[in-house]
Amino acid sequence: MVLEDWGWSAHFEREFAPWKGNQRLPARIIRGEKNYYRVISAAGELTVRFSGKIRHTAGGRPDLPVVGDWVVVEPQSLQRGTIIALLARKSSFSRNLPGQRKGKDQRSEEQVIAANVDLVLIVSGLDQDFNLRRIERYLTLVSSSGADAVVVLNKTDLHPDPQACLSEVETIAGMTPVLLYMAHDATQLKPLQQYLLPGETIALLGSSGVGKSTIANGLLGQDRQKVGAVSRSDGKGRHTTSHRELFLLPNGSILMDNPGMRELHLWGESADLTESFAEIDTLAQHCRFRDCSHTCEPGCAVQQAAAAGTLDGDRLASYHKLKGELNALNRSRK
Ligand SMILES: Nc1nc2c(ncn2[C@@H]2O[C@H](COP(=O)(O)OP(=O)(O)OP(=O)(O)O)[C@@H](O)[C@H]2O)c(=O)[nH]1
Ligand SMILES: [Mg+2]
Ligand SMILES: [Zn+2]
Repeated sequence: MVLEDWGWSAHFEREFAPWKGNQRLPARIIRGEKNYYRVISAAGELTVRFSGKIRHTAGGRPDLPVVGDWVVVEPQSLQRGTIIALLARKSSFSRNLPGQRKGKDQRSEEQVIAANVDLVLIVSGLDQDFNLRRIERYLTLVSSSGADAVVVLNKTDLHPDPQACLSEVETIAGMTPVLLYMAHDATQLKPLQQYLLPGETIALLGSSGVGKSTIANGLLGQDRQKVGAVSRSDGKGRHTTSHRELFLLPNGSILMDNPGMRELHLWGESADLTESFAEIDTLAQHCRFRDCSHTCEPGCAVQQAAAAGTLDGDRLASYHKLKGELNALNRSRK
């Protein structure tokens, strides 16, 4: 097994250096189960748990290993081992833990969803799932993660005018590429494949039922992942994929299929919006006040653009909503 095939790089080599010796192995978590992980190492695949020490010394949930992480493993037998340390991440996605936000005394809690991802395919279905505001939320999440993004508008066969959707998404996506896709048709793989680089880790994110696993199977060239029909009444998926998992693609990329996300509360800083709402950031440079909140100040270039119709009112409302969410999060973290 060659670790480079799974994304090992000079960064992790340096991180591992202090742990070398005593038969310790660097390994990447490729699958998370309830009470154990599967990792890939130079000695092949192992089933591992993490040591009580990690559990105790971890400052909180974000310091515990997740799928995509590189870890230090102490092998116990040919098939088993213990994770004794987590190597510093190159990137990670976090959300504010669902169900923890309401009520005055509840603290916000960071949940790291996946680590060491280079590119996120934000998948949206062109059926009932299609929602510009949700795509904005995903774009903001990815801009705080350190990964790049491509928006994949899947199920073009279910929409009368996919091109119109493409144009709409392009107006909110800034520099992020947007693709139309039909996952059932393997001949459509080409435009997507140009973004998948060997040795890079690519994660599929999106609601349940948008076709993430169908896309994964297409890229793998075989039906490895179970696919589930969406509900006829509301078009929603049934959470068919329940585990995050890494797969090697024939072109040398590493693909992470993910369970559909139910709720996506942001974890980050309001500065993360400068990328996902770049045109508002540009307009803001012409506001009279440097700390303009773009709500009621005189000489606000953002408000003026909204009044003139050059900035979409829904887009501005979405900006305020996400900014409010990030500001509230940062107040609760102090
Ligand atoms: N019409 C159409 N159906 C598609 C397309 N891609 C996927 N589907 C169908 O959409 C349904 C859901 O697909 P999945 O790949 O299981 O979706 P998922 O995003 O992995 O869902 P979860 O695992 O629940 O998060 C399945 O019935 C697929 O066959 C497409 O391009 N067009
Ligand atoms: Mg799936
Ligand atoms: Zn302003």
